[in-house]
Amino acid sequence: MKKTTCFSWLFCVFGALFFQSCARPVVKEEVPEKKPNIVFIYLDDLGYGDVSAYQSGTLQTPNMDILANGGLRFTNGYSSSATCTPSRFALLTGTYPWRNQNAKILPGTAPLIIDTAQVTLPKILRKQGYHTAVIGKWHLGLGTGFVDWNQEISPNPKHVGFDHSYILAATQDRVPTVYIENGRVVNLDPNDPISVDYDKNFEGEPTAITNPEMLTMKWHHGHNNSIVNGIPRIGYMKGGQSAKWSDVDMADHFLEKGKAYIKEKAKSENPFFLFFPMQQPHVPRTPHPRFEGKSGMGPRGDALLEADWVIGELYKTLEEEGLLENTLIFFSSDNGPVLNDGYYDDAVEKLGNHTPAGPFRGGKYSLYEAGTRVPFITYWKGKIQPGVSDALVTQIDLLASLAALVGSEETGPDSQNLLDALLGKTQKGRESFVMEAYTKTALRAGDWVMIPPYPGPAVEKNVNIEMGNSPDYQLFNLKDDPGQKNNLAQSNPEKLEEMKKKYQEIRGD
Ligand code: NG6
Ligand code: CA
Repeated sequence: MKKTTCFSWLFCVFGALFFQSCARPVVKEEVPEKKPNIVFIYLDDLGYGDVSAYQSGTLQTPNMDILANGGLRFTNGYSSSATCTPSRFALLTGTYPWRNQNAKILPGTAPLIIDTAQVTLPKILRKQGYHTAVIGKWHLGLGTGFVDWNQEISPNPKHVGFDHSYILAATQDRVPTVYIENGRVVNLDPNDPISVDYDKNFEGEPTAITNPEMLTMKWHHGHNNSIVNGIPRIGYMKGGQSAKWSDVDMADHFLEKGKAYIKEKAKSENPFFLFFPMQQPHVPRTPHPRFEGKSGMGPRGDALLEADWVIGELYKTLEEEGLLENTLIFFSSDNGPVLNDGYYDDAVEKLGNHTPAGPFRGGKYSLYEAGTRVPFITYWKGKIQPGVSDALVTQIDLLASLAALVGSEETGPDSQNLLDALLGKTQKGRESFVMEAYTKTALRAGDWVMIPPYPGPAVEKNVNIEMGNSPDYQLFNLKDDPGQKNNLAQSNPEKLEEMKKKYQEIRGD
């Protein structure tokens, strides 16, 4: 690696001597001789306080803690949005989700929202010699309009940069409840074709409303359409019996696929990028029976223990394959926590003293901090010094930062190269960031957060989460007030004006 740097230097020095100028006087980021493998472990609705290394909850997550304590644990790490699709869109494209009006919670039938001509993180890595894979939850849409689930679905993750994909289309609570491998539904019987509709049911098919006696899980709000494995879902589905997943085996299933991928790629000369978006602790929470009752917190806690175990197994696989020293692991969540997200599953009743949101206000769907302030960890054995970083970092920045790591100059519109912060070489992160929740946005700049006025309920009753809506501007100093209790908008008008100006500059409206 030193050699490359030396060479560029010599080239510049001699270039400058002979030609009086050097075309690129900037020394490029050091590119490690052997490019590291990159593994993204991305949970679904995991809160800042759900990871025990974040020292706020009561649940023990020993395997997440191995990453957190053996790597760099960020305290100011953000997902780009308080919901799933927009966060994933931003992570893969380095683009603020509020720039794309389709980046909102998608039904299972939605078309792919990433433009296939767009720069994406997996495309960048692929150009640099990486084999790329996504194994887990997708939720970025598939196809271009009407999807025929009985044919190869295209475009699919391959068209945005993933050489291999093994996914669930949307969420565990949305139909179709099947796995899709490289654009094709797995285990589909052509004599039992799949039909999916989000507006109307198929004649004669049971739903949670017509056949409540078939339910093994009760719905609280939404989630009263087709029934699969006793669980009522969002959307209607017919056919595809042999292809339907088993909910309680989902974690084992994705783990098995992830392990197999790592083992296969360990034999290759080329590096790999594995995006491993997990389904826990999103609803419906269906931990395998061997985790049932283990947390004392009901299915949400049990699903978290299951997820923690999966992470431990993945880590062990990397270790056994001798890959740990040459693999950068990124661990985070797509948005903040929610307890009741549409099913009666004791998440509220059995919470006890656990604090999924950590010290923060709000939760999933919210513009307050808990919506987007998530566990955020980088781990690279022998390369990243264990520690804690307060640098302001966001998931949008992974694209430019990892591009720099692998020697690419490509970037996304809003992605910043924070590689030094992610590797722990500096505590300097971003200056500012515009977070998103349900298409609403707010500004974080330095220690300050400004939330513009928004109509709508202060508390979303179904999920019992404070959304951040208020008829007035809200201004908080997170350094003194991480829980966003004291609105300083009235008492600090200068700061408010400064924040408004900065916000408008970034939003461009
Ligand atoms: C909401 C669902 C919620 C969850 C969420 C998506 C209802 C009433 N609520 O619409 O249960 O599926 O969408 O979550 O249907 S996310 O993490 O994928 O963004
Ligand atoms: Ca989510």
